[in-house]
Amino acid sequence: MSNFIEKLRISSVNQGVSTGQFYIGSSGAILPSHSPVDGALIASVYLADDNGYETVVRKANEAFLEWRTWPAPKRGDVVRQIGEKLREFKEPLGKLVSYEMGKSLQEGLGEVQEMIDICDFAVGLSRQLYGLTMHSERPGHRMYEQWHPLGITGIISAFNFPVAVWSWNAMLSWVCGNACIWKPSEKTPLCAIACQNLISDVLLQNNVPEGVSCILIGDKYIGEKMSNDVRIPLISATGSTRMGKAVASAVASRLGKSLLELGGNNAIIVSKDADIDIAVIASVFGAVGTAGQRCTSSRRLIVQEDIYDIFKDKLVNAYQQLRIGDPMNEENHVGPLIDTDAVKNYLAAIESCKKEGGNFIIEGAVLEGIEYKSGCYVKPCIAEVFAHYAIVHHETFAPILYLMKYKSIEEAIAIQNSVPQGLSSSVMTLNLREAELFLSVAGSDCGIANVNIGTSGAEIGGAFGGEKETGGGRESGSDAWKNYMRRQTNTINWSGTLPLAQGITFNI
Ligand code: UN1
Repeated sequence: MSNFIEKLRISSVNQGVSTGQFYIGSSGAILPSHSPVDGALIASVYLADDNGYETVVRKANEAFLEWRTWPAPKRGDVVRQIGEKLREFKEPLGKLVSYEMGKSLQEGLGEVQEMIDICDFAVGLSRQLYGLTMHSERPGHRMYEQWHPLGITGIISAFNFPVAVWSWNAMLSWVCGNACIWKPSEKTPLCAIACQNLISDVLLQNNVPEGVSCILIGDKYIGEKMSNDVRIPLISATGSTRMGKAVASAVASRLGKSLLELGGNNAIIVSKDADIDIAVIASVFGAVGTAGQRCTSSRRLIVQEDIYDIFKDKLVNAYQQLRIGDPMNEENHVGPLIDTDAVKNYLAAIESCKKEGGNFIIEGAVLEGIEYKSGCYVKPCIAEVFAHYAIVHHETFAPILYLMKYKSIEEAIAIQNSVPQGLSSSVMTLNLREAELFLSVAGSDCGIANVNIGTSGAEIGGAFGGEKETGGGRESGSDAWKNYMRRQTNTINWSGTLPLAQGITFNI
């Protein structure tokens, strides 16, 4: 077994454990994790069964009751130490992310860097969980609000960011005083086990109550149990819109809270006033980075007709330079898709696009040969389309880029907003009026709107998420911490009388 896997204490069969102390439960069923890089079996994990589920929820709840009484800055200090641990293990963890998920090593390391960054952010936040004070309308009264933790946060994460998205949720949720139960994607369970192994040392050294950090490895069944469980007041889910709708309706039916980060169908508008070279690099990285498997991946390029041909030539030229292969080899730009089902979806989308009349200026293909033996490597492709094609309104998690023309910036914005998803968007322009229009109320309808930056690669300091079918949630930076807490309004009467609000008198 490779050195980085040993360093992360992954054995051939692993259990999801909480703080390294108690057994989470297995139905005897074992889930193997194969690398999309070379098809090899990396290791296996036990799936949680019903007993394991119950143990975890009970332990997490017990842990919460103690953890919530720790001063927030003390909880922040634990998160600070987790950040230190991640710095120490950035390389092996980044390699595992790359090997189990298939993204490039640089992107794997970048993902661990996002974890480190959110730890730093959460540490500062642990001293800033501010509530407002208000002026009471009554004399001798004080009114203010404070924020309390919710209880257990259930985190359902996707394969494409197997560690970072969990950390955005968990680090904030912990400083807020909650316990977390993580259900990682069943496509990347080892990344979750590795995180748990790394942080369990820190949790033990700090006598953090057992159960503050739990993992449940499982499929849809576990996700459904969590969504229906009244003991889990908040479910934060990342993944497809289909999954998000199921989670949202289950959680809403018990009046729980959900925090959703679902599909994107992100566009870049390339104006005739763009810096074309910047626009080309941003488009290529946005479309082929992580093999088109980010929810922020660029899927649509809306290009002004005057520069369409020049831009298209440069884009095609850039695509011809792309090297596809082992993502752990830094010479390569594009790694594999997550699995062969994803390859099928890629092929089906190409087929649909062709049927609708799409013109492929860079053809797609599944790569064959010894280097590509996992069967998960595909060629990033580009199709010229019209904006109304059904396939263009659909998120395919693969490196397929749709290219279309526009005349006016208003038309470009209308095209950009015409899809059901609303995560990320950008305009490439040096024209101030266009840029400001794009950012204005009449501009992009997405949660993220950028100027002269592509659609992917958001920093953790901003609130991350989007509108419409993207689910409306906001994670990581800004005031996203409020999702993990409940607001309590307190009014204290220190006067010698009992004046009632709204001037009501009540004499006995
Ligand atoms: C995701 O794809 O679910 O903005 C998250 C980005 C990354 C996060 C993507 N910071 O591309």
